[in-house]
Formats: sequence, C-alpha cells, structure tokens
Amino acid sequence: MLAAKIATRTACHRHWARLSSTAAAPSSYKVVVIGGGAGGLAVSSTLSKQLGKNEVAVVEPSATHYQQPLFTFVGGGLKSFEETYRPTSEVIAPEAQWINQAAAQIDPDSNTITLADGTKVAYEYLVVAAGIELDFAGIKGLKSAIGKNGVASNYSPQYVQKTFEFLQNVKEGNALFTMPATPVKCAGAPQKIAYLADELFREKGIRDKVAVNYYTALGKIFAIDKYANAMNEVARSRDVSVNLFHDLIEVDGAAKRATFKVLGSGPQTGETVTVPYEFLHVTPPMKPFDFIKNSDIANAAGFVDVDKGTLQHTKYPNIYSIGDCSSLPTSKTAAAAAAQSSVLKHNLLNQIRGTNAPAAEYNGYTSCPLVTGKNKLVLAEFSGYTGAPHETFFFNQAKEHAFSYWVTAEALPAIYWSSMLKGTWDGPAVIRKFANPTSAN
Ligand code: FAD
Ligand code: UQ1
Repeated sequence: MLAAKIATRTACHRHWARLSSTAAAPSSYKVVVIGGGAGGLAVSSTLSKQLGKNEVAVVEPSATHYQQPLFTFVGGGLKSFEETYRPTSEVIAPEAQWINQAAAQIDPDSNTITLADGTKVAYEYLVVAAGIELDFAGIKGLKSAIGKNGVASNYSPQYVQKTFEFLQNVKEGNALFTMPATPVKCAGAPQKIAYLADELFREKGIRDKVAVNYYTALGKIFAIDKYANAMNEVARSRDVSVNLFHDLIEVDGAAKRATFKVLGSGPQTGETVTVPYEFLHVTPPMKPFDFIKNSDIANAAGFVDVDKGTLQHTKYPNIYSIGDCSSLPTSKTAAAAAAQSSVLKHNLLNQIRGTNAPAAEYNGYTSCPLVTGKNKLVLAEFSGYTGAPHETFFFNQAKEHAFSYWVTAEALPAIYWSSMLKGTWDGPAVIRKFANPTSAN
C-alpha cells in the first residue's frame, strides 16, 4: 500500500513553473503539516529534525498553543489557566517553518493548499492534523447564552475559566452537564466536570440543595462496558443523575432553561423536555472543518479519509492524517494522537526514503482519564477498534485511584510539553511492558 505512486518534488516544481507567469511561485515544502496542535507538533517536530531545516512547514493560525486535557482541571478549580498554554513560537520545532495562517483549501490533485489570504503552498507530502471544530452555533440560543448567567464550557479556552467561576456562585437548584450526539474530543470530559462539581458543592456544604444532572444524547455513560460499569457506579455513589438519550437543542440564557430532545426508542422519544438550571456546562456539538469537509480528501462524514492501520489517505498516497480530524474510528484524544504519531512518522519516512520496511499499524489505542474527584480517577485505556482494554498499570484501572490521578494531573502534563510536542512520546506502551507485562500489548 505504501509503495503507491507519489508526486515527486520535480514534478511539483515544473507544474508551478508553468503557472508562474501570472502568479507568484508558491512556497514549496517536502512536508506540509496542517495544524500545530497535539498531533501536528508530535509529527512535525520529528520530521523537521529528520528531514532538515525548512523542509517541513506547519500551517497554524493560532499564536497560542493550548494543552486542552488540562481544561478539565481548570474548570474544576484544580489548575490555573496559565498552566494550559504556551506561545506557538515556543512549541514549534526550530527546524520547522511556521506559517501563521489558516489553511482554507486543499487541492490534492495539484499538491497544493491555499491559505486564508489566498496564497498557495505546494507540498510533496501533506499531513492533516487540524483537529475538530466546536459548533456552539449548532444549539439554538447557546452562542448568546454562553459565558454569562451560569453557562460555561471546558471545551473552549474562552469559557473554561467561567466554569469554575460560575460553579462557585451556585447556592441551590439544578447543575446540568451535557454531552451531544456528534463525535466529540475526549468523550469522558463532559461527565468529569460533573464529579468535580459534586465535590465542590459537598465542600461548600450545599450538596443537599443542588441537584447534579448529567444529560447525554448517547445510550450509554461510556462506550466500553468495563468503564461504563465503573462510571455508572461512580455516578450512583455521588448522586449524579444520568439521563440517557437526551440531546441539548436549545438554551434560553435569560430564563435559565435548557431544552433537550429525547432520542432512542423509548416512550418519550421525539418529545422535548425543558429543565431550569442555575449552572449549565455545555459540551458543544463538534464537526469537521469546512475546508476539509468540502475537499476531495474527506469521507462522507467530512473527516480525512485514511486507512485505519497505516494512517495513509485511501486515494492520495502522499497524504496522511492524525488526530481529531481523521476518519480513524477510535475515540478522539491526545493519547490516541500520541500513539498514531509514531505510526504516521514511521510510514511517511519509509515512503519518503523509498525503503521497503513493513508498514507500522495503529491498533486504535486511546485513553480517557475520567477524573472523579480531587485525588480520584478512573483511567480508561482501550482500543477503539476492538473495544478491548489496554491498561498500562498492573492494577484494575476501572477502580478510582489516587495514583491514576497523579499520573493524569502531574505526570502527563509534563510529558505533553517536554515529550509529546517534541515527538518523543508515542504513548505508554513502553511503560506497559514492565508495569503490566501480562497485558495483551
Ligand atoms: P488539536 O490539538 O485540537 O490541534 C488542532 C490544531 O489545528 C489547532 O492548533 C488549531 O488551531 C489548528 N487549526 C484549526 N483550523 C486550522 C486551519 N484551518 N488551518 C491550520 N490549522 C488549523 N485528550 C486526552 O488524551 N486526555 C484527556 O484527558 C483529554 N481531556 C480533554 C479535555 C477537554 C476539555 C478537551 C477540550 C480535550 C481533551 N482531550 C484529552 C482531547 C485532546 O485535547 C484532543 O483530542 C487532541 O488535542 C487532538 O489533537 P489534534 O492535533 O488532532 O487536534
Ligand atoms: C497519553 O499518552 C496522553 O498523551 C500525552 C494524554 O494526554 C494528556 C492522556 O491523557 C493519557 C491518559 C495518555 C495515556 C498515558 C498513560 C500513562 C495512561
């Protein structure tokens, strides 16, 4: 599969020479990476070192890089917002060229992308790592309600600090936490914040006056049974009510009322339910970015259509994708992107160098650290392809554990900055070998 035909640099340059009488010649790179987030930097840092200075460009519009997994802790008041971000200029490898713009169009037949300002950039190989778009406008009334009067979201750097601020203001009433029907990044994050809120209300001595309600559009609390059983027990023990098949469709910020559509096939299916709230944590619907969805590299759902093992595009062999914007049928997390990054780099470098080494295969590994309190965490690790748990440590990670909390709150944030973004962290498989040697892999 990897031996498929690749556009060469020479062909690329010739093509542009033909156009250059009317347009300025585009800048041209061996590898262009769209997106300087968790996945894009894990890939571009290694590639730029291996291929040499200015052979790799990273197209990234944001001047600030956020470590998004820390947002849950910020929303719960356990970390400061300042710990979550660094200037993009400091996290991009010095060997890579940062193009500080958004990609607006991908033209895989001419091996070019168009930037937001209309300039074109040519590539020999393209890695698409643009993440997934938050769709606050997808819920009626949400855009005007969010950030005010008790409505917040850990999903956006703009509103994450509002979560803790508004939680502290609650004195009584309903605290609602929602999960949409679309694919989302870190599918556990919508409920983690419910447990942190529960703990906060208990500490303030107001828990008996506040009802904590989790509303999910899905039919299960978590995709994998082992962890779903654990989370149902956590929710039960904390008196967090779990409302399945409830999809948030409207927020009335002035009246402080949230409306849900009932999904599934129960007696209430199709009906709407309106619930008053004092606090509302929204996980917005998410969708692929239009510039990907409207391109020739997208699948029917709008995600970059790649082979689930090799991460290579199904039609364009010089294109790869990683992370939340890819079609990879696993749960979208930084942990997954870390594991994908080593597979992508191995296969792409093989292709660039023309070696016939066997392709590396991604097994769907992903992980969701479900924070359940200040020193408690259920550390879900599994393959999204098989549903089988792949736990790193020797104990049962479905049990709440202080060690799992420490790993997630202290060790992983440091690993993210010092290793993942530098391309040297491809997940905990190396730790698993000695910490849980009897595990499947
Ligand atoms: P991102 O890291 O989102 O990066 C995408 C990049 O592309 C961004 O920098 C963006 O600016 C850029 N971009 C967007 N549009 C364009 C464009 N047009 N052109 C160029 N660039 C563009 N994961 C875990 O593993 N563990 C956790 O505990 C965890 N908790 C989470 C909690 C929350 C609240 C959130 C929001 C996420 C959490 N995640 C967690 C998920 C994790 O952050 C993402 O899955 C991960 O960042 C995906 O990496 P990515 O590179 O695909 O996308
Ligand atoms: C992980 O590898 C990772 O990437 C840095 C995360 O993002 C911050 C995670 O949240 C998790 C859980 C992992 C998996 C690592 C271990 C030790 C389970």
